[in-house]
Amino acid sequence: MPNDISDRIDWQALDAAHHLHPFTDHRALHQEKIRIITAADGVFLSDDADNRILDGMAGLWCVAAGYGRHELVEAASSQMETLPFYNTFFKTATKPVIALAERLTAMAPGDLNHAFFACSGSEAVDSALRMARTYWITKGRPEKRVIVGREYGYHGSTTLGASAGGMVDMHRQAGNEPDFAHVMPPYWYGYGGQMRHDEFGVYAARQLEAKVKEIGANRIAAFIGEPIQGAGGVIIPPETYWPEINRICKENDILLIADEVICGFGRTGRMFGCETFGITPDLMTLAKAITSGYIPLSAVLVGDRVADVLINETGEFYHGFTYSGHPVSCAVALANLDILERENLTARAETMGILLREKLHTALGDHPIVGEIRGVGLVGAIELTADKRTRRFFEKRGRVGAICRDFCFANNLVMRAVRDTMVYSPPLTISESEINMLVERLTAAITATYERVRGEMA
Ligand code: PXG
Repeated sequence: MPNDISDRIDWQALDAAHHLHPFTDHRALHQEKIRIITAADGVFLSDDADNRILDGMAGLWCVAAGYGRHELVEAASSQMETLPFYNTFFKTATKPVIALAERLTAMAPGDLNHAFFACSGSEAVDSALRMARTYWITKGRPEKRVIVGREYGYHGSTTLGASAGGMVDMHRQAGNEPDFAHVMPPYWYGYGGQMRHDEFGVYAARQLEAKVKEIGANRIAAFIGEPIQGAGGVIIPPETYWPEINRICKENDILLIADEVICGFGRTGRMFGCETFGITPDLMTLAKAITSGYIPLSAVLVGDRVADVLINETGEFYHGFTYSGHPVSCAVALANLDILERENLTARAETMGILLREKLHTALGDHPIVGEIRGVGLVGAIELTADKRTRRFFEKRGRVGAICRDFCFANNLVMRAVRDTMVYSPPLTISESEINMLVERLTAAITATYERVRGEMA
């Protein structure tokens, strides 16, 4: 549209003048020109300068089915025509929300037989924490309210989500409510020292046992953890970790909440991360890929133990949102699940993930700045290191990662840097030639980063 008025608007200047971005140092941002993303198709984004950018992050870990899915647009528009909104509060429901509750609980492992809906991962986490505490209040044990999470855990940005998460910067900015505690993450590359993976998995899990002894099991409501810690740097636990966490929770009568906001819906090569890692949760939170990010929706799946109490003993549970079970979001989720199943995207995540890791190992395995390449399904990480042999981190963590991320971006590849760890999570639809392109662009960015910082290396 050459004559479109939008061509004459300085979008960057308007953004700087009026738009507050999430998780952004605005003064620093205003020194740079932001990119305006205008369209997307498959695994590619377009910007207003006509670049075609490979999205190695699936939006924000969410666009599992890829961009440009007309089926999802159809599902939304036809639901909007028939019934754009109705609430689920006062003895009413809509068909899409009921159908989705049935479908999710049928897909989920174990006895997660009930679903509660919200709009974001943060709201789902907040709801799960309220349910866990309400469960213990109903059982006559209100002192059992401490939530244990992990360092580098991410559970969203509401006040409870930030408190449950283990991001110290968020804690410092009023995201640290009382009655939350944190234990170490199963981050072998960072903390494993001389231990083998399997030893370290048990060691990290037993930090929860030590914390339980310190606080008292009688005060702890729940443990919350992502099967793989995504925003914390794609921290993949050793196989021994989650079975030990299951045991500790069970023995101490602590509810287990699996935050599957990133892992859910095929990302790890199984439908849920719980299946990949053998986790038996009492509650599960879902968001992001539930609609492939096309429209906001999240869910808490509730196991029979908690659901029976909430349904039969609590009376009214004073919690819910205007948009809990929004019919348009639920209709899109149903169409999205159709795509995931029809195209076998979960199995595809497994096979394409193996292919991607093989290519990363070939291209980067011997690279002097690459300390570790890890991944499960189509989520993974590349550790940038100052010393490959000792796994030493760079001084001022995060600076080198940001350099590499900017090289990627300049090279039309979106990757996330978490500290100095490059993470990827592309659409599950990514093809082999697109994987080649991702590896090529990333390798070029990592080499450019190496050239820039090699003076600081061992
Ligand atoms: N739990 C997990 C495991 C998440 O990854 C949330 C909860 C919160 O979801 P909402 O929808 O409220 O954002 C998340 C979100 C990043 C990044 O930069 C990660 C998330 C969100 C934004 C940025 O890695 N994860």
